[in-house]
Amino acid sequence: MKHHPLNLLKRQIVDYFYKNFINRQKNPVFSVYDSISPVVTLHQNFDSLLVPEDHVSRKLSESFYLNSEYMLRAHTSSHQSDLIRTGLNAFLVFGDVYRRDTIDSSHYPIFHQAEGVRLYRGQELFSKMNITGDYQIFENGEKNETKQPLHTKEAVMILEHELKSTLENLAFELFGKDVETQWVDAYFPFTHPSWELEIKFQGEWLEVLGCGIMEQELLTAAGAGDQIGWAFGLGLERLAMRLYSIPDIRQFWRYNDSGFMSQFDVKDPSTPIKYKEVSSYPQRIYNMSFWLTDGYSENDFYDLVRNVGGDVVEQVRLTDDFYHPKMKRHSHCYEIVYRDMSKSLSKEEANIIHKQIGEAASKELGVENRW
Ligand code: FA5
Ligand code: MG
Repeated sequence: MKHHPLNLLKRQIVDYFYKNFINRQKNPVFSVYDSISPVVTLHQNFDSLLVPEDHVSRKLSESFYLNSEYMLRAHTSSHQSDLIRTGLNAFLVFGDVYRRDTIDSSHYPIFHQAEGVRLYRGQELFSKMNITGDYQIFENGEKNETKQPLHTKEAVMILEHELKSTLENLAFELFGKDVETQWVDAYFPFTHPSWELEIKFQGEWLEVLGCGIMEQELLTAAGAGDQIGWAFGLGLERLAMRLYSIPDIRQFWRYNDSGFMSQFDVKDPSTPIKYKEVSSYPQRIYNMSFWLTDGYSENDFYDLVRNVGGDVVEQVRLTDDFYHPKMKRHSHCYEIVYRDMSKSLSKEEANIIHKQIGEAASKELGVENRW
């Protein structure tokens, strides 16, 4: 669905990573995976990510299991290990994920995530930051709150800085500089240290992503033990709620409702859009066609429809532009969608408004109705 808000958001996220992570030849370093099957093994979803045998997320009541071996992925992190094993060092994964979670304005059992992983080899990390000197990424040290035993604190500092600034700048790029954000310490079995980013939405803090420095044991098991890296998982619905002022996560399921979808029908995915609430009552769809007069302007007609129809008009759209060669006249056909926010609009009520609009158009714009 090209114009679904989640797709507009996805295109903006991809553009951001393509633009901000380029190699010396000026090519994007991230590759994008968006059609990996959501059916994964328990191994992919849990074991490959070092999730302990007794972790709550493994409970039958938490996930959608297909049988003892397969399940619907509970996060896009399920694909980290396999993609790393193919030799990639920078990738994004977009996908639908499934959890037996509560349902409220910001939780739904099916939602979408974007995973990001970036790995670095030895000196690559330091030279990228123009740091010279005898710095290492690995040591045989201690685990503490800020790092894993095998990581040097210099390497972790650089990774943490790059990870957090990448995600903060993504938030600024999407929402503008005045978005309020805060970092919260978190725990994931597959990263250490770990954080979550919250943003202000409708007066409250909303958690939009989890991230951290990848567990070295995971990388070693995936054949990348010589590298070090960061990873994140974004909640796409929550970011889109803030981006388009969509108050409730359940609205994303209205993809069969033109009142919802037509609001996101833009060419450039970064076009600013402010969502207007859509009625949950049925639409009444009418057509109107008329011969045009000299000086006719489509926008005058749209204004007139809004003035006469008021809030009951949900959409107006030009559906046909016809030229009659013998009569040498143009005619337009418009589809007008009527829908009331607070009740089901009857056929009679819609008829009356439609007729008023037709009469006003012929009187004020001089058009000739072709009923
Ligand atoms: C994860 O899923 C981790 N895999 C993220 C991660 C990736 C951490 C890589 C470290 C490294 P979490 O369960 O917090 O983390 O979910 C991530 C985001 O998904 C949340 O911040 C939230 O924005 C979104 N999310 C979680 N549950 C729901 C839900 N039920 N409905 C809508 N969005 C949700
Ligand atoms: Mg979380």
